Amino acid sequence: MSPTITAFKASPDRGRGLARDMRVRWALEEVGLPYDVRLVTFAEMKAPAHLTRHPFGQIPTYEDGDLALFESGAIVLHIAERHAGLLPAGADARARAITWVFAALGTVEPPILDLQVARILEHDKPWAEARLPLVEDRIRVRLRQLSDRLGDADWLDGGFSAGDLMMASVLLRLGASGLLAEHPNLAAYVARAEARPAYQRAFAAQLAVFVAASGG
Ligand code: GTB
Repeated sequence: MSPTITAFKASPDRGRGLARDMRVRWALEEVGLPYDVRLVTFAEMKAPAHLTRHPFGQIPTYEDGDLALFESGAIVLHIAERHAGLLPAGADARARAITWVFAALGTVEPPILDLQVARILEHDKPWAEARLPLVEDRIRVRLRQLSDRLGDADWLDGGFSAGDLMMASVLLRLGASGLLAEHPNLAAYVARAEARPAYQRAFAAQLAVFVAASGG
């Protein structure tokens, strides 16, 4: 039986592939695992049926038989550990790839989320203008460090891995901020990730949901 994931019935990102179901879809596509999608509204996400799947009333979730998971990082790692294609075979290389998943979620994503909060939720606060450059500078520090580490390599540690999938997913959220373009090797890294057929299939699938929801 195929796993079932959850995604927004009408994603606020308007099909740009920025919601976190996208990384799960991408991982499933990379390993070639078919999946079903349960679309949920904001109200359904907070209702008891969904709260049994996700204690915080969010997407994405992942159900496979008796197993129900939440947290995109845990879901991607679960997929990567059970199916070939997202983690290298050697124990040390595998541990390093997993390290990059944690680095993406724990070290690089937080300041990027801060920027989105500053831009979307806090833009009308009296201190918003003063805070924005501080948030951007915290991102710049991380991008410079990541750029130095990546150098002219294609991927963060050998071949493409779950670590790259997660890092590229996180960097994509910088969107039109212009921050990624300050580091051509990072911009090329993200473009390389987006060009992967599995990414393209996942993107098309989430876009189709938005198009259907908007009556297209
Ligand atoms: N740490 C969790 C994970 O990695 O799975 C975070 C999950 C999460 O934040 N989910 C969001 C959610 O369910 C959707 S992805 N939010 C609803 C709620 O909390 O009530 C976040 C997201 C939302 C919108 C955009 N956008 O419009 O661009 C991008 C990303």
